[in-house]
Amino acid sequence: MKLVCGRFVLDCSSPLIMGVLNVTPDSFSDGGRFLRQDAALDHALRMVDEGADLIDIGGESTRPGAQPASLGEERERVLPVLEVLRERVSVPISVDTRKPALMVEAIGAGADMINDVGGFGSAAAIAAVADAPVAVCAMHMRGEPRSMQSAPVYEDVLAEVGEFLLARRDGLLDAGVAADRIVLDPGFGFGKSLEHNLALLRGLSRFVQLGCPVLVGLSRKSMLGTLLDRPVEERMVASVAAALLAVERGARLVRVHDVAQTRDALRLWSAVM
Ligand code: HH2
Repeated sequence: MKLVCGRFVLDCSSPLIMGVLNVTPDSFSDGGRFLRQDAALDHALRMVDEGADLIDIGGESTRPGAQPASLGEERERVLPVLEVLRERVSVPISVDTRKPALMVEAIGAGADMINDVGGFGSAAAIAAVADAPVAVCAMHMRGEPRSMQSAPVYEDVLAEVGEFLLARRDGLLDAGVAADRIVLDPGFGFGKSLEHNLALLRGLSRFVQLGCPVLVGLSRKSMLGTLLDRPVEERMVASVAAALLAVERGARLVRVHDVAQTRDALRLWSAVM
């Protein structure tokens, strides 16, 4: 399975690692660390060295309870870093944004992928990416980051998230986005309880059947903290294990903070396969 991703065509027959680069003051695990452009570049170069196949730049925290960033704030955080990384980093650069205006600007500045935790839910978001050769990641979220974790309810979380991803895939296809540009993501932790997240991981292969590469973001998330009673800085081992469980069930991209450790685990997985 291939993924057309801006300047690159990625081979998804083996799992790919997306390294997280949060240029935010308030992300839940690395907020404030990579706000300076040189720190962001160093971290991106390090992740590529450690085996990242893509870098995902985020300029707005979407952790539960986070306040939204304005377009101006997000633009100022993301675009200068994108411009530097595009020149200096040898892998595709993804931009994690929910704002159609920033999607357009990021594509203009050379982003290879747009990662929308809002799942391309508006005509403006779909129009922003439709005619560009970028990859798109459509993620499921229930509610808004500010309030999404206050008692989310599903009758059947696997079925509901599956229907959502199917509808978003079809919406993108109808707008002219080729199938080999589309990535789907069930959105771990975005309006889901621990039980919902575990059910999604258990049943992940259902989303693989939609025919697009599936991306998962489980790294350091609070579901791991709740399950293990561990603060965010002690969730690396569980994050690597979660990535492995997801890949075992068919995920083709894993969005992680701990690239080197995830790479080792996935190398082992590939050798055993
Ligand atoms: N999770 C986060 C952000 N973006 N994108 C996709 N496709 N899937 C995810 O699971 C996902 C995502 C949240 O994690 P992080 O970026 O580390 O934190 P914050 O939102 O606080 O910046």
